[in-house]
Amino acid sequence: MISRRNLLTGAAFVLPGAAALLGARNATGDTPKDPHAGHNSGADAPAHQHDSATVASAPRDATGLGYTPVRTLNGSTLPWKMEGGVKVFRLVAEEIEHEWAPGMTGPCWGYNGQSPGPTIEAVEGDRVRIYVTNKLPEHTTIHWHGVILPSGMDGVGGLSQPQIKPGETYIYEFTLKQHGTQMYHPHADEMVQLAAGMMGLFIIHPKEPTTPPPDRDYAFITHMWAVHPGTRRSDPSVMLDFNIFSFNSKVFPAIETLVARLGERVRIRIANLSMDEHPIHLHGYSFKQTATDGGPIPASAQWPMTTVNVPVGATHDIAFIADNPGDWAMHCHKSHHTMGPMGHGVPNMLGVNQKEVEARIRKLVPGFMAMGETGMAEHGEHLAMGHMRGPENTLPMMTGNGPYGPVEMGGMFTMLKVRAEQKSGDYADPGWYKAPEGTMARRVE
Ligand SMILES: [Cu+2]
Repeated sequence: MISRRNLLTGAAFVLPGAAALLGARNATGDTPKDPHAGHNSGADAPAHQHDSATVASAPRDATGLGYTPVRTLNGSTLPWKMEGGVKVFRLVAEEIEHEWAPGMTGPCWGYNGQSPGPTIEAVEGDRVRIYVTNKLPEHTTIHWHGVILPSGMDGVGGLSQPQIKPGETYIYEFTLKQHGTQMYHPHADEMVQLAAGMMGLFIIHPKEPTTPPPDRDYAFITHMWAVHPGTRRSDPSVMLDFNIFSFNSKVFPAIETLVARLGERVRIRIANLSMDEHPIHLHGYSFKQTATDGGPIPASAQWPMTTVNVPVGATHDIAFIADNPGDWAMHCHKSHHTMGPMGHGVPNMLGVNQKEVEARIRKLVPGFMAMGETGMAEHGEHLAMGHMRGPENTLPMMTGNGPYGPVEMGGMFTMLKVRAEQKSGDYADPGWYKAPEGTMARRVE
């Protein structure tokens, strides 16, 4: 397995200008032995994990790249090297050991040791060459989703090229004629390979930006998995009834927190390769959708919103000024998509008196606890605190602790933390927000 560390330190590939930055991020914020863990964050993550995870995507003038590098939540950018004016990238399709969140791991398929694969970043006008090596047990291809390119480079197995057999390496090479948020994924045995986690972001920065560049440029892909309770491998045959809902293949509380300094320009690129649409809602802000994967939306055609619905097979970019300090939830608004596996398929006991049956079952199953009579919150709390465990390798229905108790979320949930004192280019989690006197809900007697 090729980890990001190997790629970065193995001397084969150097990312000009940003190598030192990425290296620093790798050496500090991440766990080097676990490349897919990325820079973990979330409500349960201890603050010390973030102390020095500071320099991944410094402001554009500090990188020498001419653009603000994308911050792929829990992920990384694919290093490249220049060969005769061509940006050369390498992707290895392979099985990986993935952790959705602490307490749940399993074999997935991804690229370069990660799911999603590392983000490809380039600039409009670049000539790119991408070597794709197949280390999977079956054939694959890569389709460059939304990229305008010659038909023979489109990566549809059988249609635009022969399949890449196990052990083979193919070269894709084309010139980038557009800018925007695109994706990559297999176009071979798609049902299996997408379900197993094979996807990535392909982000093309504009050659000559016509709008002010963002100070923070975040990106993630939404996905859904069916890992049946007690099992470890995503079931590709499931079409509707998923139980794991992820941003960049991570679930709350393992999804990295987004941070911004008060007043910064923030862009969030949201991609969707799952089997359902995701209405992504950000608290505390009105934002605008500035682009689709088809290109930028003219300012006259953008309207304000608080939820952006991202359809399957598409990307939507949103942008706003981070002018409202605080800890703000950001999540899919389908409430089943902010839950863990243990909440699915349980009988509806709301309003059902279970006292008698609970006592009877306890004689057979000591410690049995009837569930759902007054709602699930109580049990979510127990689960969050580890009092009640599901089957092995199975996350609770709701989890995560905030400063005031259990957050009762899971799946597609993370936070945007906006602080006046956050340093520009610093992605460290600033801890919990302290609401100024008189600005917090309170109990009345
Ligand atoms: Cu959703």
